[in-house]
Amino acid sequence: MSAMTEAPEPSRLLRRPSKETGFWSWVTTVDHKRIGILYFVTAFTFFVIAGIQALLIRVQLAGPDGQVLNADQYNQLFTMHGLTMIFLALMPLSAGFFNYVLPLQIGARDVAFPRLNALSYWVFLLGGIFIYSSIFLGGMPDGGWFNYAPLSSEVGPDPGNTDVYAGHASRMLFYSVGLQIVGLASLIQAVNMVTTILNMRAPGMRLMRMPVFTWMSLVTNFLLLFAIPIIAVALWQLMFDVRFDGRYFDPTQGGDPILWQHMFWLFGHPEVYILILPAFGIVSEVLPVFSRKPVFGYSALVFSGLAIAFLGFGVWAHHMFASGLGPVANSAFALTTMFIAVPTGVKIFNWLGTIWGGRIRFTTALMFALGLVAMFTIGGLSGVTHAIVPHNYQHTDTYYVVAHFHYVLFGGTMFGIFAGVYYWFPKMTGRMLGERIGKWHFWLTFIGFNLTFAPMHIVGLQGMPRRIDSYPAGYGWEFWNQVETWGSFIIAFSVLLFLINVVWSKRHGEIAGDDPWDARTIEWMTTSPPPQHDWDVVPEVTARDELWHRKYAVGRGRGVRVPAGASHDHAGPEDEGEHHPEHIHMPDRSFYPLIVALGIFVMGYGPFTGGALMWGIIATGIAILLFGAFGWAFEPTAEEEH
Ligand code: HEM
Ligand SMILES: [Cu+2]
Repeated sequence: MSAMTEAPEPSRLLRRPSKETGFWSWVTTVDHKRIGILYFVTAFTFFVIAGIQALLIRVQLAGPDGQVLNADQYNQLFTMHGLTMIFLALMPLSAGFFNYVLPLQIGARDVAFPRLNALSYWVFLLGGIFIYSSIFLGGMPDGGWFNYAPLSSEVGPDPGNTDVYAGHASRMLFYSVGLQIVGLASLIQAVNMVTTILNMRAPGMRLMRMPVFTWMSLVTNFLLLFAIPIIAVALWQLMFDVRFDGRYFDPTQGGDPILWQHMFWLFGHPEVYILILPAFGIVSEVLPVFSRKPVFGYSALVFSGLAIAFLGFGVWAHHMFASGLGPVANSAFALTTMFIAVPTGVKIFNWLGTIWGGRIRFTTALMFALGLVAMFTIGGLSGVTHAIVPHNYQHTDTYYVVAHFHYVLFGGTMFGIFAGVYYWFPKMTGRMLGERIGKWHFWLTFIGFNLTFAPMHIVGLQGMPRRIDSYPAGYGWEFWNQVETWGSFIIAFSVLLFLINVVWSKRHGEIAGDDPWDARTIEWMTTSPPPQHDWDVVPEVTARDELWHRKYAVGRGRGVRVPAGASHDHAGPEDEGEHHPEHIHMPDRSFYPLIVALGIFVMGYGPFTGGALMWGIIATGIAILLFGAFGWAFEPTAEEEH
């Protein structure tokens, strides 16, 4: 693609970058597949960072009177561990699947807004860097991932003080401003993904023919559209309380101390489904393929996903029973919470029905998917026990809760993500991800996971509080805490195996071919890895499991096997010219998404200072942002002659 530009020559500044390989090609890419890979790599890096933080926490708690960390370090570590896992690891890992797999799965050539897609990635990356820059600027956020105000905001706002770096205020600003930046990335992504799914499906792919993963992605991105603005407002208020003498949450100034909790959890509970629904989508793809059966109860799976999303906005106060809402509110939220277990149970039965009587192939992807079903069920059941208010009073803020949410988030989401990586790795790289070491990865994760988190139920019921940096001997907590710490190192080792597996398989793995799993959905019809334009010919969809139908359509009593990669077969001679790959025009690269993101990043540092410097920083950020936005708007296409 020698970007030959004719007169009138666009100004140098606005010319499209044209490097196709190397560092700058990644920086300027707008290809959904490359952005997906950027998301994966970045999110896994954050996953490892948060994992190391977890190990430090576990070492500190391995025995009584831990001396490895002081209380301040401990508070920063568990806060950043939770924040990082949720906002910088699991959400962007899902985004990696949305970006890479989803357009292929619906037969699109790209997402609806390719440059917005790049913007979303850069805003996420810079948001993560922004939050972590706190290490050098007075310490990391330390109020827990839900950072309850007014505890987090009552630090004596002092607008004249330009030295906010010094202490608690700056940590809370990193929380409130940093999460706003990261949230913006999710919003941008959500707009893009919803538009892509609703508008760019292959011909014939009606809503009820979409793969379940696509459905769950659609639901998740709708959830983001509704949930992120709520937390954005709360974070904005928090920023004003912390930095500009606001009174939203301060009861002595007429503020409402419970308001933060309502707003946080009105976002926070749907957030749990934002984390888990993509993983549900992944297992709904993996189980049918490796059971050689269509997914059981497709419509039930879809509608239960919608029901979970809808009900998810009505249960937030189950996180607040102990804050004293009163018996009426508590009863109402206990009920709604128990209702939400119904569609969740429906999903579990659908998955069991899918594997029931199937011809099962025990691949690593399948094992992680089964692991999800089992572990998530345990997490879901302990969730129901939280909904029983008197129980909840007992175990709120104990390790029982920590056990519960790790069964859901790690046993659910992370197992699903691993299943997805093993499943789609061949499509992304053209090579299989090693199965032998994969099995080791699975079993070590599974054993380590249960050793780490199952005993937390026990110590929790024995009264061990959450978020304590040490405990005295003699409560009977020592043994299980030691087991938990051993378990956590087994998990760490399994993650190491996984990373080795990925790096090795990417170069030396077995060549995969287009359709290594004998799969059902159309992303397996294009080559592995797909060409830049994804498809030579976009397949027309006539059935739910389109590829399966093409391969095994039962006509007159016998199956007709159509070779995988059927796209080639369709490009008959009569199509030539029209569909010739050279004539498929893909969106051009651009620097501007990164520049816009940089502007936002710079603005974020404004509130940390005061007076002229603050306005100077904000103005600089806005200037960069506007420069990027105008460049973006007026950027010419790198026209080629046709
Ligand atoms: C998918 C992976 C994981 C997710 C999503 C996750 C999420 C979280 C969250 C949200 C918190 C709450 C932080 C807070 O109270 O503000 C937390 C705390 C914690 N996590 Fe994880 N975590 C994951 C993996 C792990 C692993 C592998 C370990 C152990 C090696 C671990 C150990 C802990 C510990 C010890 C705490 C502190 C509990 C407390 O003091 O309240 N987590 N995690
Ligand atoms: Cu909840």
